[in-house]
Parts: sequence; structure tokens; C-alpha cells
Amino acid sequence: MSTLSELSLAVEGGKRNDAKLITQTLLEQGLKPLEIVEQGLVPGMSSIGEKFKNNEVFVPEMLIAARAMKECMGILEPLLAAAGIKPKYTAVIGTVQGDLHDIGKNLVAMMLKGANFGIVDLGTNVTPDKFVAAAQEHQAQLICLSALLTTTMPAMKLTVQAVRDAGLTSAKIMVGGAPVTQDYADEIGADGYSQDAASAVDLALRLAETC
Ligand code: B1M
Repeated sequence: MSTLSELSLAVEGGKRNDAKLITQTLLEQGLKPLEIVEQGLVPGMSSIGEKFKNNEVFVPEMLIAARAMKECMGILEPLLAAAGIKPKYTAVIGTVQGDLHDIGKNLVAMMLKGANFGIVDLGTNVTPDKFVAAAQEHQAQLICLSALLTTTMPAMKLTVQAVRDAGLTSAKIMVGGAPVTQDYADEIGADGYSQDAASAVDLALRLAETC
């Protein structure tokens, strides 16, 4: 017999084997895959996200928690797909053109996935056109831009401009990365800025709800 709170704790602690075993047991006990995601996995990731925001844990702990969550999702995703269940919101994410840093971007993507967003990860060095095309193709509610270099911040501005020029009014743009600030986000006309991966989830949910 396993419980959803045991699953949350296993994910939060990055215990991927325990988390997979509990996920399997919960399925055998008759719990629905979506219930397991929303009441087991998501609270586990939210809890570690809060601790990260408060500097109680650091990047390695976040990464191992996200890996545990990802492996459980590997069991649940085919069942969710078979039942026709899709995430409520879709986010396109990438590091902007010229920039190869992806550790922070990956953390943000994992946290959004942990909050049950569908994620289209375009990787690094993503041109403005690619962001626009992916947002159109996947009818994304969110376009998430990451930049780690002062020299690639202008690519963020160009991407925001390209999204506006394409008339993608239904998609909100959020930006982040070490050199990026709220002032810069305002200056380039982004819809939101967040400083870290956990706050990115709160912002993403707020923005997606207004779409
Ligand atoms: Co580079 N690098 N790097 N680097 N690198 C920095 C960023 C730098 C600050 C180092 C330094 O000089 N002290 C400096 C930038 C200076 C500047 O422009 N201000 C720098 C430089 C100069 C360079 C090169 C130009 C070096 C060279 O070749 N001469 C080169 C550029 C390559 C390129 O991109 N074209 C380069 C290369 C690399 C590596 C490839 C070696 C490697 C990247 C590996 C990888 O990402 N796969 C690397 C690394 C690792 C770093 C440091 C050491 C670490 C960055 C990191 O991953 N941090 C970095 C110095 C440092 O920070 N100490 C440095 C951890 C990560 C979790 O944090 O990405 O900030 P971060 O993400 C946070 C938040 O910012 C936020 O949430 C995350 C989690 O809280 N966030 C978002 C990020 N994206 C977000 C998006 C959101 C919301 C929040 O919404 C959409």
C-alpha cells in the first residue's frame, strides 16, 4: 500500500527508484494517472521549488528531483495520452540565438513540466523565427526565453519583436536568465520576468490564465 504523499516526498528527495515503485503501486491500487500527477508528482516538485526559491536547496537537488519526476512521467505519460488527457497549457521554451547556456533553461522547463505544462523545448541558440514557428505550430499560451549573456540579450528583444510582428496575440512572453532584469523585460515589451525556476512557475500560471 502506497500513498500520494509518499510519492511527493520521494520526488522531492530525488529518490527516483522509490518514486517509480510508488507510482507503479498507486496505479495497481487503482489511482488514475492524472490524480497521481496532480496530487503526487506536482506537489513534490512544488515543494522542492519553494525550498530552492528560499535557498534551502540548490541546483543539484532540483535536478535530481526533476529526474525522479521525469522517470515517473515516463510511466504515466503513455497512459495519459491513451486516455486523451493533455496538459492544460503549452509552453515553448528555448535559449535565445547566439547563447548555448541551457542549465537554467532546463530547470525552468522541468519545473513547468512539474506544474503540468506541455513543454516544447527548442534547445539553445534558437532564432526568433523558430520561436514564432513553434508557438504557432503548437498553439502555445507561453513563449519562454532564456539568456545568460549580456551579448545575447538583444536577441531576446528581437524575438519579442518577431512574436509581436507575427501577430501572435494569444501567446504571452516570459523572460529570464542571470543578466535579465524586470526593467529589461519591460523595456523590450515582454509580458513577464522571473528571477528563478520556482518563481517562473507562478508567473507562467498567472500569464497562461490570462490567455
Ligand atoms: Co558561460 N558564462 N560562457 N558557459 N557560464 C557565464 C554566464 C558567465 C557569467 C561567466 C563569467 O564570466 N563569470 C559569462 C557571461 C558574462 C556576461 O555576459 N555577463 C559567461 C561567458 C562569458 C561564456 C562564454 C562567452 C565564454 C567564452 O567562450 N569565452 C561562452 C559563451 C558560449 C555561448 O553561449 N555562445 C560560455 C560558455 C559556457 C559553457 C558552454 C562552458 C557552460 C554552459 C553549459 C550549459 O549551459 N550547458 C557555461 C557555464 C556553465 C557558465 C556558468 C559557470 C554557469 C551558468 C549556469 O548554468 N548557472 C556562468 C557563470 C555563473 O553563473 N557562475 C557562465 C546555473 C543556472 C541554474 O543558473 O542559468 O542563471 P541560470 O538560471 C537560473 C535563473 O537565471 C533563472 O532560473 C534558473 C534557475 O533558478 N532562469 C530563468 C534562467 N532562464 C530563465 C528563463 C525564465 C525564467 C527564469 O523564463 C523564461
